[in-house]
Amino acid sequence: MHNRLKITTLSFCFLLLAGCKAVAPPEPFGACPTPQQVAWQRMEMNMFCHFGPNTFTDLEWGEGTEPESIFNPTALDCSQWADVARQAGMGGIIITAKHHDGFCLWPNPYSTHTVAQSSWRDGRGDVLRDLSIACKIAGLKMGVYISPWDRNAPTYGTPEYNETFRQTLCDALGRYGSVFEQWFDGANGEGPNGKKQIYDWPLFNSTVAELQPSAVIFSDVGPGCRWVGNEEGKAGKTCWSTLNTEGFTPGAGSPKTDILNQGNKNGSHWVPAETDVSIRPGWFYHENEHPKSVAELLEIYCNSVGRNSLLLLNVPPDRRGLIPAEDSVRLVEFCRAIDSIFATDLAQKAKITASNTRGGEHNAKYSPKNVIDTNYHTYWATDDNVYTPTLTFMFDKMVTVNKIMLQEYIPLGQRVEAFRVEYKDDDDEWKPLVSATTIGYKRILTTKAVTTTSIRIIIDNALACPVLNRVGFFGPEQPFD
Ligand code: FUL
Repeated sequence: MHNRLKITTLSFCFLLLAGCKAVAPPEPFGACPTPQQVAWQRMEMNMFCHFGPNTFTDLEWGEGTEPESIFNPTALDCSQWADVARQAGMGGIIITAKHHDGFCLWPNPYSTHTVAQSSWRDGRGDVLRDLSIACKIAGLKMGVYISPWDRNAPTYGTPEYNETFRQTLCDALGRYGSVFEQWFDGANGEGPNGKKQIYDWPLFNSTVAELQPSAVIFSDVGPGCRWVGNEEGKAGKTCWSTLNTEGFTPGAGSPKTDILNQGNKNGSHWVPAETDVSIRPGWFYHENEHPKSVAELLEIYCNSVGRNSLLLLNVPPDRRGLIPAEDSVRLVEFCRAIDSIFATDLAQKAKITASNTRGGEHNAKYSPKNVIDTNYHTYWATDDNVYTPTLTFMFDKMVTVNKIMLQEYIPLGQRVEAFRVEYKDDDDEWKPLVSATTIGYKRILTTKAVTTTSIRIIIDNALACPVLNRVGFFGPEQPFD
């Protein structure tokens, strides 16, 4: 009896496994992200900190000739930065370890323009060390901005500089534990008579890869992630994470900004957009500037995270070496506003049907229900030859919706090219609500508020069978200012 039960259970398990095996998951489509790029994109929001001599001189681009003594924060406390970042829902902090003026926030032995030559903490201070410890304690990741353009380095403009820069990278990336993102700025403001440096990008990238194999490398053209093409906090309404990178370099050799903004459909490489924008008008702290309002920050959020991009929000520490109260309060309000807008997902209570489900409508592995569970790795997918399915949500009670959130399961690539959303009106007729192009990691659409019993998503165009792991509907919120 006992044995028979065992055999029955075993054969049932075998049948189940065999059943699952019969319907293979969709093949990845086109250029796809590495696991590091997926983890990076799932961070959604990170904090950028521009800090250095410019904080004390009121400049945005230092000359490189500022005396080191000018860098002298009176109360620097990186754990305060980390607390603010954590409370604001950020996953990491990227610090300007070296901006264009060449000043290094750590005692870089390959430079004489660093914290070690300053009077701050008698030359024994190290901002990278402090920040790496503070991030670890707060459960945040640390990233570094190290500008290739250097207005201080004596060798800048000669081939030798590439070697100095490699050593600088090695030093910054080798001392402070894990670095999740390396930020390479493409700016070079030398002007027509200025020094010309031919950067050895392959050398720089391979140095980062060697020392920090899991770091995502930012530049205009990646390889890990790309500049979004503006500093206003706006990714393209159409935003592909794929980009044709062949023949392009960061800086002057990069693709046009509207290409960076929108990516390339069927692009050769997975280089998702990162939206870098400052909470204040400038990147560095200036006494007479003030942070953006919550409403402005929410718009930036919807135009970046909500358009398949990561948001890198700059919050500059002041001359004390602290994030001003004005900014930290604003950030926390911003984070609370996001939480409250997305607190109640009306899709959770819907009955969901699909015009097609991979392997048949009873195949739980690819069921439409997977778009409302909290497991990132479960998804609704269609059969390989079905590119234009409809996903319908029916509610027991009327719901009022004005925000729609969709996510594609990006480990399998970016597939959807166009979709629209419809709702049933009082006469039980389908009416158009909104139409859009790409989805990618996350798409958020704000619409007029509609009160309805049913909403459907119609995929109009896709490069391969669609794979969605999340759909959410949210109602109107109090306006924020
Ligand atoms: C630009 C730089 O020139 C700015 O100073 C700032 O660092 C910004 C994030 O990138 O290219």
